[in-house]
Amino acid sequence: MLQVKNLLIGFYASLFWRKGIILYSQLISHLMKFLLLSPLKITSFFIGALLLFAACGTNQPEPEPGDLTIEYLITLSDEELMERDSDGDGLSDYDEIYIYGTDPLNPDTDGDGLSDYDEIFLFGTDPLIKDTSGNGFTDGQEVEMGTNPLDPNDPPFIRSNELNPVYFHFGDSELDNSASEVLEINSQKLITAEKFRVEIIVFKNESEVDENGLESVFDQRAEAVSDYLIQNGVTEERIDVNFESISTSECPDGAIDEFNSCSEIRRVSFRPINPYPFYPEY
Ligand SMILES: [Ca+2]
Ligand SMILES: [Ca+2]
Ligand SMILES: [Ca+2]
Ligand SMILES: [Ca+2]
Repeated sequence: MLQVKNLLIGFYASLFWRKGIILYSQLISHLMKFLLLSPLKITSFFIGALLLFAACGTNQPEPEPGDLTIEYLITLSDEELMERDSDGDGLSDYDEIYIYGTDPLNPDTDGDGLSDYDEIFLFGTDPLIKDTSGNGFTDGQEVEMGTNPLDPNDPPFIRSNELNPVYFHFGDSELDNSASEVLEINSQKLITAEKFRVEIIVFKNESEVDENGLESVFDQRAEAVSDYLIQNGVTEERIDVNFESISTSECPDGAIDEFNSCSEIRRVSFRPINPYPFYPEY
């Protein structure tokens, strides 16, 4: 009798799991009486139980579309799931639950703007990862930009802090070795990211205005830097030059030299101009 009791507990546990606890008490008491009266009819009891259990899956009323849950869907048979596409994304509920691991109740599981179906069959991207290529742009953004969502190097991108500034000696516009090295790297980045434009910002400071009040050194720096980029393959149309005033207050503590200046205010900076409608998330 102990064994029968255990089997009964197992059966009712599975029944509750599928159906929830709804009006089974009457059924349970009938079955208990049946078993007590005819303990040897255990086999037929289990056949009946099996039939009832199978019937449970199909007789359950269909919830309203907004009330559908995964818990409800997994009570359905494989055949039923294969015929359903609850979220209308073109993938059957069966394929979403058991093959792709996507959400059968959400047409865009990872929220990147592309449907589960399109990611799997059109773009080859991962429907569970927003940014399949890991370059900071979501798959949806890449499709919108026309770049390859599977290639981490597409689009070639220059982040705002990626072009280093160059520094000049007092009153001078010559590019020394370290300035040339920086410009070489900046040029390469701009050539790789060919859609980018660049703004060259030449800082002007009072200490370098000559005795006649002329600011020619700043124009010469602008020219030296622009020419370097142009000679290294960055076309002139991609370069904007702007001037900005800066004062010795920008000098780090203790960095003011005998010219009442510092290299910080004798710099030329670079601002990459993003041609894309999005900025990478990281
Ligand atoms: Ca679907
Ligand atoms: Ca889906
Ligand atoms: Ca998606
Ligand atoms: Ca990406």
